[in-house]
Amino acid sequence: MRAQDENPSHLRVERLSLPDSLALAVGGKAPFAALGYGTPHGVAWMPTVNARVLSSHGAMADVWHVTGPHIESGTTGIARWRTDGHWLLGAIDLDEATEKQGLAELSHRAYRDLFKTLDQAGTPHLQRIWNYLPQINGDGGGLERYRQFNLGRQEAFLEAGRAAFEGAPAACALGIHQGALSIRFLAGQQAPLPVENPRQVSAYRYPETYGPRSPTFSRAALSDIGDGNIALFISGTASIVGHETVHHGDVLEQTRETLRNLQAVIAAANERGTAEFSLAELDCVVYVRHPADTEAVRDIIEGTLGADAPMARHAVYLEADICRSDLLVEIEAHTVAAGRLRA
Ligand code: 3EB
Repeated sequence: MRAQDENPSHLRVERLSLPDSLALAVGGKAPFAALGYGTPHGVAWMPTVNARVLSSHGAMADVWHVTGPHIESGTTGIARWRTDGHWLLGAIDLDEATEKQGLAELSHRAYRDLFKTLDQAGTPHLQRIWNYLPQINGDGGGLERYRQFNLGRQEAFLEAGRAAFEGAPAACALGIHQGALSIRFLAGQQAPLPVENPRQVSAYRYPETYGPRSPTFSRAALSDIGDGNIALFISGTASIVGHETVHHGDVLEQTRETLRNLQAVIAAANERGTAEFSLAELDCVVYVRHPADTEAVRDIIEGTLGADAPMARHAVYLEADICRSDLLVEIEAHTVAAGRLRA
């Protein structure tokens, strides 16, 4: 069920609906976005992620009803979580100001507790991760903070015996101006099917010029969510071809390139099963580095897809830094379609 939310101070956009399960939502009280848990009684917001809502104009709020009877919640180390036994949603918020460790160590710790959570809850497989890092492009003592994060993240994956290369989960990593290191995650009982983008070098194979340890994510993931439906989670997607940023300083061309990349990921996903995903149907979040670029980015999206395309109409625009300082825009998305995955 969809209902237009006219009130920007209550922007709430569902990120995912899983039958008889939990909802993960982004939105919340303007001017900040939140990722939240859906419960049978509505959405109990988790601590907000400090990304400013740039535009709620036209954004849709999905009204989501959860019917799962056995919801359990708890804390494992620094990870808070909630599960219905099939799916698990988790959150980690680490305030670096009160921690003695650097970002690489903190990221390592965060992911260690994340994996401990999954093991204990019986939902071992990560489907999708959202990472929000304060000052992502800042210098962390000789190494950019995003690169430090990559160090700790990959280390934790390897230590936990998790796929850090082929088979890594879908993810995004955005920069926030202030606040805690915030990680949100969705896990389930079955491993999703990873999808790569033939136009791009897999991020886990980026050369060392982008940091001593590569980012740990697949371009997309396909999950069978039951009831004959497949969810497609598309990782943060930007103006990268091969492994290089293209269209330096040109937000219009970067947006066009990003849409081409999304198109390519969707085509690759459609090869993996019978579900037919399309760009125009995606639910997406558009992260814009410079708030003044918002309307230009929107013009490209509307011009490419048509202003009436669900993706264009439902898009939520958030202010965020992108993990490479030369990237001006990034889009992440999900959608659900009927179908089966190929064995
Ligand atoms: C890129 O394609 C852009 O580090 O988890 C996109 C999605 C990006 C996820 C991550 C980073 C991440 O490399 C940046």
